[in-house]
Amino acid sequence: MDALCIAGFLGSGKTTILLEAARALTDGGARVAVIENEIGEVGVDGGYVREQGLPVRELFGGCICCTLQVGLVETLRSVRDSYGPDWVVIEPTGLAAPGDILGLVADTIEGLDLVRVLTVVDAERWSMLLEVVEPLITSQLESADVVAVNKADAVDDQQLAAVLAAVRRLSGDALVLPVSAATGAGMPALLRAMS
Ligand SMILES: Nc1nc2c(ncn2[C@@H]2O[C@H](COP(=O)(O)OP(=O)(O)OP(=O)(O)O)[C@@H](O)[C@H]2O)c(=O)[nH]1
Ligand SMILES: [Mg+2]
Repeated sequence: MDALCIAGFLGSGKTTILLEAARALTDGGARVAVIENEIGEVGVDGGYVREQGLPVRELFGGCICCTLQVGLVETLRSVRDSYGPDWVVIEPTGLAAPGDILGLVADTIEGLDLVRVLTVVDAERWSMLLEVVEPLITSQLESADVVAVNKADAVDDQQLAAVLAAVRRLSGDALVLPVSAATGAGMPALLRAMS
């Protein structure tokens, strides 16, 4: 079982990209399960993803990086034992910086091989978010294997180039790719990079 964690600030496009990634994996013959982590007591993403035909487990009322670490371990074990997926795709809350916890989780769960982190950046709100929540955005980028600079359709070429350059400076060795989950532009290259 491999795990793909799709991090990124609130509203950056995690669920939209998750569904595309899950579809690509399923089309390739893989069994895919999804774990949705919601900060509050109710969530909409879990129901929406389930409606798309994917098995979903939800973790409510906290963040898998802090208060729900144990919950994440238990949920991963339960998904592994009950469903036996090839891939489990995890959407943490937009406030999560998932890097460290996933490394720990991978060590504790037998049968969990690869953990990949995809961080989604909102190109449209990049400057504003960097100003307001820089430490969070920085740590989400630092833990990424691949960064998707999403909503490329919503900015002009010059803005996109500036966001890409800034994101690359903060993302270490991660591969940084511009995409638009809305139009599908760049998605094939992103999905290739994740698999
Ligand atoms: N213009 C544009 N809008 C997008 C794109 N991708 C997602 N959106 C929109 O952005 C909003 C948030 O998308 P989601 O996929 O729900 O984002 P999320 O990160 O899962 O959001 P939370 O789970 O609430 O943190 C939705 O209204 C999407 O339709 C894109 O590539 N371009
Ligand atoms: Mg979501």
